[in-house]
Amino acid sequence: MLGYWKYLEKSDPEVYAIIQREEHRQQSMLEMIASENHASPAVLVVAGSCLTNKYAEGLPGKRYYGGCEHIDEVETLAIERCKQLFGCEHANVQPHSGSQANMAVYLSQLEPGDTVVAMSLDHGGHLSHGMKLNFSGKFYHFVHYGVRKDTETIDYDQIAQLTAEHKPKLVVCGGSAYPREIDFPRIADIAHAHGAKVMADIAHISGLVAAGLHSDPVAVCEFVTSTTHKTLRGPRAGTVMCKKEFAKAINSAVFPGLQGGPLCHVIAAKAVAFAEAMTPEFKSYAEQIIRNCRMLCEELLKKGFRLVTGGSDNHLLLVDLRSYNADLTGVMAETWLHDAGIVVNKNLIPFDPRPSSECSGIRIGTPAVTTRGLKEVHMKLIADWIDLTLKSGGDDKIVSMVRNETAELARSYPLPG
Ligand code: DSN
Repeated sequence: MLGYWKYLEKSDPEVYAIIQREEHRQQSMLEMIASENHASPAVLVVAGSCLTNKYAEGLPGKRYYGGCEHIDEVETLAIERCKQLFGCEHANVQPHSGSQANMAVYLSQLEPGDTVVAMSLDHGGHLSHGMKLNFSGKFYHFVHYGVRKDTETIDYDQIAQLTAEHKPKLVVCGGSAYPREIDFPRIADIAHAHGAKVMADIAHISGLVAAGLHSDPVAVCEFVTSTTHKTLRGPRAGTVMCKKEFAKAINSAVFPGLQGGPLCHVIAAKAVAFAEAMTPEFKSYAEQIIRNCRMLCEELLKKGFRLVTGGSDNHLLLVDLRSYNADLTGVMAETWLHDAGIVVNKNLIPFDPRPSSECSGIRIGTPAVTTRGLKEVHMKLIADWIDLTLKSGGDDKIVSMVRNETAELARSYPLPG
C-alpha cells in the first residue's frame, strides 16, 4: 500500500494533499462524534483494494458477470461471519449504508402508504425512520412515538397505544441519539400482540450488541439493520439481518430492488471487521467504550451540565446546555469545542425549544477516542476541557490553551497503524 500512496502523490498531488490534511486532522483532534470511529489498518487496506474494480451484481454463485469466483469467496465469508457474530439466521451484506439497509426492509415488507410506528427524529430516532423529507416519510405513513417528558426514556406505553390504534405493518426501534438501553423484547411483544413485525436499527450500538453488552434484538425481531462503521468499527456501509423466512424477500429488495453492483471492496472490509469484532480484544474495547462514557457523564454532571436521562448506558451522551448557560446553543458549543480540538455535533434534545439549525444540546460519543486507547482518567481531562472552553464563551486564549492540551493528548495516543 505504501507504493499506492507514492503513486498517488505523484499522479494527483492535489487529492494526496487533501488526504494528508484529513489524516492530520484525525490524528491531532479528539473525535467524539458518537457515530464515528477509526477503522483498523486491515479494514482500511481492504477497502482500498483492487476489489473495487469488480462488478458482481447478484449473490455468491448467482452472478450476472463472469470472473466473480473470488468475490464469491469473500462475500460468502462476510455473510457467514455476520451470521456468526450476531447469531442471525440470514444476512445480506450488500447495503451501501444503514439507510439502504432500512430501505431494503421497507421495500420487502411494505406497500407505498402502509403504516409504520417508529421513534421520531427529534427524540433520538433517524432520518430513515419516517422523517417527512426523507424517502421513508414520503413513501410510507409513519406514526411517531417519543420519549417520556419526566424520564426522557422511550415511552413504551405510547408505542403500545399507537400500535393498537394504527395497526402498523411494522414497528421500528433503535435510533441515533438515544443514550439508554432499548428493551427490544418489550417492543417486540407489543408489536407481535398487534400483528406487526419489528425492525431494530442497531446502527449505533451494533458493536455493543456484538460484544454482548446490550440487550440483543436478533432473537426477538424479524429484521435487524446496522451500519458497520460506528461502534462496530468497520468500513462505512450497512448490513441487514433477518429470519430465514424473509431471506429471499430481503435479498431481492437489496438487488435488484435498490442497488446495482455491490461494493466488493467494502464487503471484504466488512468481513474483516466482523472477524475483528469476534475477538476478546474487541469485547474489552467495547467494555471500555461504556466505562469511558459513564466516567464522562459523571464528570460532566459534577460540573453542572444536565444530561438527557441523567446519564448513559451505552457509547453516547446528550448534554442539555440550557441549565449550564441559558444563552449557549448547540451550534456555539460545537464550534468552540472544535476549535479546542474536541469534535462533537450539535443535537436536538427531546422537546427542544430551539430549531435544528441551532439546537440546545450536543451529542458526545466515546467509541473513537477509546479506539486510540483513552481511558477513564482521560475522560476527566476531557470533561475539564469541555467545561473550560464553554465557560470561557469561546475565549481565544482559553480555546488555544485547550487546543494545545488536546493536541498533546492526541499525539500520545496515535491512531491504529
Ligand atoms: N448520521 C448518523 C449519526 O450521526 O448518528 C446516523 O446516520
